[in-house]
Amino acid sequence: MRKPVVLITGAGGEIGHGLIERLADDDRRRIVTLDVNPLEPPIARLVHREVVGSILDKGLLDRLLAEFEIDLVIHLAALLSTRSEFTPVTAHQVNVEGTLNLLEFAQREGESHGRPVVFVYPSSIAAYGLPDLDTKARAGRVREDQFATPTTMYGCNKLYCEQLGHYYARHYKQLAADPQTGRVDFRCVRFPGLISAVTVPSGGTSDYAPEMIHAAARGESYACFVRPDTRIPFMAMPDGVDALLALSAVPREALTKTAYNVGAFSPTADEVRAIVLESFPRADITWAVDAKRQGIVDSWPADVDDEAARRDWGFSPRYDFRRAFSEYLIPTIRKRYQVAAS
Ligand code: AKB
Repeated sequence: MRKPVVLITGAGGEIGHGLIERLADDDRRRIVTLDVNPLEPPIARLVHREVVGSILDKGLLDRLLAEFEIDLVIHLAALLSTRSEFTPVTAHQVNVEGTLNLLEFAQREGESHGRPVVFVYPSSIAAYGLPDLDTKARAGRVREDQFATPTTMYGCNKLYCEQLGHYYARHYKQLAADPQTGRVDFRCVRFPGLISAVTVPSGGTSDYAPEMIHAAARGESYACFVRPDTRIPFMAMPDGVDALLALSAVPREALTKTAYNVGAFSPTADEVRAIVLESFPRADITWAVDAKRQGIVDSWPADVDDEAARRDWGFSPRYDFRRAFSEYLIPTIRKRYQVAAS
């Protein structure tokens, strides 16, 4: 039997980095990547096949379908929230039409080899839309079924694609004489802001936290674009990668939801600044609030209720706020920029 393959789209992005390093340790599956940009060489060396191309290229997806027996799709490719507001039509094409192409790809792959293809999809706290700060303060930890009224193109795209995934998993072509449902085993996490020590995000609105940390480590000034009291949930990247892998591996019967909240810590921007200053006391971090980006972050919840993920598939982040900084972010970032400077 051919070795099964995991297809990772958007593999060159922030999550892809950590994910490929982890998946490369597991020799039960080959890794095939699809990204519009070439992977960085150390990551490219870990994969069986690197395909440079677009998720909008159906001919390319057909060729992948013919060549590989894919049993797991981890679909990371997306335009993030800030970027999507500048180019909403392109965002819709990449985030929605791209996801539709991948779901259709998984459906056909499942039909061809007769087993369900597990499809792991990272959604986001952007799928929520709280109407004002009073409601946000009162709501506290929001459940998956609350405030599903996103205010951004990216949030709308994510929420809709969660539904699309559910449709493929449960109701695909339900009126056909011989419905082919159950070929796509769709599973989704709603990520908070992710903070990586090895990559700097681009195009997101939760980017202020990672930008603050990386700027301090590089000895650069940083003007934070949200108010000091802004609070949204965050997670250290290794916990984000663990969450995707844990969700991909859990037996289908254990899952009671299509989309699961996952959270780890929920600091204000000022608390992030304070903890960064503990390690980089000379860091120059000031405030230059961008009212429009602030409006987006204000519409996201202050925290999420992730009880369902903990119960159904044992989600349990390793890093709380202090540990994320002391054991992961600060030591890894210091090493990264020391190496870069030497
Ligand atoms: C963004 O800021 O767009 C993302 C997200 C919260 O999904 N980091």
